[in-house]
Amino acid sequence: MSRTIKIEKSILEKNDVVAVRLRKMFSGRKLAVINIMSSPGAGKTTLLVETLKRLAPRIYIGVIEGDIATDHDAKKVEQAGAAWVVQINTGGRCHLEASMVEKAFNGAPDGLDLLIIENVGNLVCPSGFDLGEGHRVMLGALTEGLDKPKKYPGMFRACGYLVINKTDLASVLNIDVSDYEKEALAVNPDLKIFKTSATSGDGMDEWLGWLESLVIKGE
Ligand SMILES: Nc1nc2c(ncn2[C@@H]2O[C@H](COP(=O)(O)OP(=O)(O)OP(=O)(O)O)[C@@H](O)[C@H]2O)c(=O)[nH]1
Ligand SMILES: [Mg+2]
Repeated sequence: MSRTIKIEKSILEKNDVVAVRLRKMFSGRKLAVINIMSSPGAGKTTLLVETLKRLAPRIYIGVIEGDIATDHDAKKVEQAGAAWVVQINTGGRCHLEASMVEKAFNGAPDGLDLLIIENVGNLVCPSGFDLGEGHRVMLGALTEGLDKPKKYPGMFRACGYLVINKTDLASVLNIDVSDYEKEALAVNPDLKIFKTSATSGDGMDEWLGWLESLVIKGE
């Protein structure tokens, strides 16, 4: 048992060394970097595609896609207008690690304004791995139910921002969006919350405005 704990600690310590190096490099480039995490299918890629359609004409956006397998998401974001895209296939690992991001970022063009990292769909492991990002965003879909913040508190506490997605389905699911908000804030009162329907575009303006503010600040 103690051996397992030591190994985990050593993996996280090694990850942190690379994450510190990445953060320094991103900040030197004045590059705003966000790491988006959620369970599989909550809508990360759909939100990204809709974000790119609206922002890519005036902001130079790079994307790193993390998935266990396939390049489906990379193809979608490339088609939506990302200036630069790399797909990482983790080959079974349930999260991205800083070393994977460092390798993927090698060869990124100069002058990117914003880097969006879509992590592997998983509500547990990705929250433990610092990727050198400026901001961590958790995306929760209403379809997952109201109990997710309390069942997966680690993820909700590891993030400064929460996007509540699939708000268009609230009435079908008989869920009040403000109830999800209350559950999330009970776990992490400091969360800044966006409410979106990535498919209808509802609530996208606040989200886009926030991203633009990060680009202006270069963080
Ligand atoms: N109704 C509704 N459907 C949505 C919304 N956002 C995403 N979807 C749908 O949810 C499904 C999964 O969306 P993705 O964007 O692929 O989810 P993901 O989080 O990227 O999934 P992984 O990359 O596999 O973890 C797709 O069928 C989307 O069309 C939304 O706001 N409303
Ligand atoms: Mg995806």
